[in-house]
Amino acid sequence: MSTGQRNYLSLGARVGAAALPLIFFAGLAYAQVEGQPTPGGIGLPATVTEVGRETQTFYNALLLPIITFIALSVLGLLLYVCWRYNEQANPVPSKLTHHTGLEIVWTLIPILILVVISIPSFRILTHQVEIPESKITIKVTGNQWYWSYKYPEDQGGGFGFDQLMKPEAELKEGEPRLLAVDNEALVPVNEVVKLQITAADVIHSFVIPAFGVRMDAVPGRLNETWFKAEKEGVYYGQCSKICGKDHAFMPMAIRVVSREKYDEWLAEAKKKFAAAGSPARLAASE
Ligand SMILES: [Cu+2]
Repeated sequence: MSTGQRNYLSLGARVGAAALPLIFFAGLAYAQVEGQPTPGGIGLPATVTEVGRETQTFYNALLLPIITFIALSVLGLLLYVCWRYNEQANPVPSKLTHHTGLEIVWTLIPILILVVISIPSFRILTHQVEIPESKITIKVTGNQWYWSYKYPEDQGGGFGFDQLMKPEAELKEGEPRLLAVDNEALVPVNEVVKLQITAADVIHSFVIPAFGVRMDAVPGRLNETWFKAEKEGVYYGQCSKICGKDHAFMPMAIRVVSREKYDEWLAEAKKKFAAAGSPARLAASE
C-alpha cells in the first residue's frame, strides 16, 4: 500500500470519527422524552399530532436538505475562488463587472427554491388554522408573565385559572425546572381541542412544540388554532415572543389524559376554581 493510499485511509478514518458524535446525537434525538427537552437532544422534539408530524417532515425532508446543499455549495465556491483566483494563480484579474446571464440565473434560482418551499408550507399553514369540528374550546390568555385558561360552561367547564411557573424549591420528582407549572391544563386524548388565544397586556406567543402549535397571543385579537394529541402525557411549551423581564419564566403545561379522567378533573376543577374566583364564560363556540 502506497503512502498516498494510507493517508487517504487515515483521512477517511478521521472523517468517520468526526461523524460518530453526530450519529450518537441523532440516536439521542430519537430517544427524546415527548413533551419536554432532553439533555443532549438534537433536532426537533418528538411530536404527538398530525400537524406536528407534517411540520417535522417538511423541515427534515425539504428545508434541511436545501439549506445543507446551499451552505455546502457556497463553501465549495469560496474554497474554489481562494484556490483558483489568488494572486499567485491569477496575477492579472478580470475587469468584468456585469454578466446578464449570470444575474438572471442567480435571481431565478432562489425564486424557484422559494416557490418549491412555499407549496408544502402553505398546505401545512392551512391545516394549522382550518379547525376541524371540535367539542372542546379552551381560551388561553397571555399575561405578564403567566398564562390563564378558561373552560367554557357549556362543555362541562365554567371555570378559569392561572398557570404560573413552579419555583425550583417546589418541584416534585421528575418535574422539569423552568417548565413545570402550578396548575396544569387538562385535555382528553384523541379529541380535537380548539384553542382561542389572546393576550391581556403585550404580545405573547403560545407554543407547544410536541403539538405543532405556535400562535401569537395579541391583545385585542382572538387567534384560533387546534390540536389533537394522540398520546397521554404532559407537554410543555414556553412563551415565544419577547414580552418583558420574565418572558423566560412563563411556561405552559398541558396534560393529555383519558376522557374519563378529563371528566373527573372537570368536575373537581369546577369546585376548586369556582371557589377561587368568578366562573369563566366564553362566547359560545359555533
Ligand atoms: Cu410572554
